[in-house]
Amino acid sequence: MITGATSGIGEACATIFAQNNCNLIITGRRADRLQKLSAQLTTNYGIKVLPLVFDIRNYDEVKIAIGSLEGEWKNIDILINNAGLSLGLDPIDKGSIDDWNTMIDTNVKGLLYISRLVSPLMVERKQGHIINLGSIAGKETYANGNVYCASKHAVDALNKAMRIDLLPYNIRVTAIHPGAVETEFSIVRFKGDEEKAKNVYKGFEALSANDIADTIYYCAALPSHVNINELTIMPTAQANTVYWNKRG
Ligand code: NDP
Ligand code: 8X3
Repeated sequence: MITGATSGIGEACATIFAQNNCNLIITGRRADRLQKLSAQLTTNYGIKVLPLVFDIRNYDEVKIAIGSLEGEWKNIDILINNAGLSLGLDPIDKGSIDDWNTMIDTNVKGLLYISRLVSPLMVERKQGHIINLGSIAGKETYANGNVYCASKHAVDALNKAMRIDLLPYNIRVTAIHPGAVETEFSIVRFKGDEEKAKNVYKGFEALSANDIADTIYYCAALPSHVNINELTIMPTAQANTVYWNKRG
């Protein structure tokens, strides 16, 4: 099950897992994109795909979606908690309360809602793997990144906490913490300003969604007694949130 599969890292994960013969539950709000991806993956790779359209911020919607799973679809082997976003890049004294609420509701509460509903299915089967998309922003902070960074620090903490809580049940828990990945992330952050978004990745080679999907697949495909607790992965040109060779 991959949340946020309509774009970027989630979509790339859907493709690589499909190429490796995994049946998929893919989720997101944009039904048209989910339908298109579903059809593509089914045709190209002969796997089964179940698209589920819901807003991860709305617990009732999430509950109905997960509650609708029947038969083998309840046997979720891998949950990729990927849906997430940043909104704005403003100092703490000027940030938008709406943006802050959306980031916290999506990146923290949405991830919790899904995990609360899917982890019992894994606990029951004493098997599973939860892969949480953190960020370098969950390890460090950067100017004007305040609430996005805080939300990803929360993911870092939740990843460690899940690892401990799910230890008795043979469930693996992994966080992937990427640096800059060129997806729709910056278009969303800058609210559709494509020029501004493009500039973020100018002058260096950013990671691609496929780079992250490959890494996630690597973690998932390891033997079941091997758990990568967390992995930070950066473009070669970016040491951390401060040091980029494009900045001299
Ligand atoms: P994209 O914007 O390309 O994709 C984000 C995905 O999240 C979309 O599929 C979107 O689907 C989904 N999503 C967002 N809000 C909601 C919501 N309320 N309900 C359901 N789904 C939602 O960004 P990325 O692929 O780059 O981001 C994926 C994850 O990786 C995020 O958690 C991000 O924080 C993290 N990350 C990204 C980095 C980067 O530089 N790109 C670096 C480090 C981490 P839809 O709009 O259809 O609902
Ligand atoms: C996305 C990476 O550095 O733009 O999580 O916050 S960064």
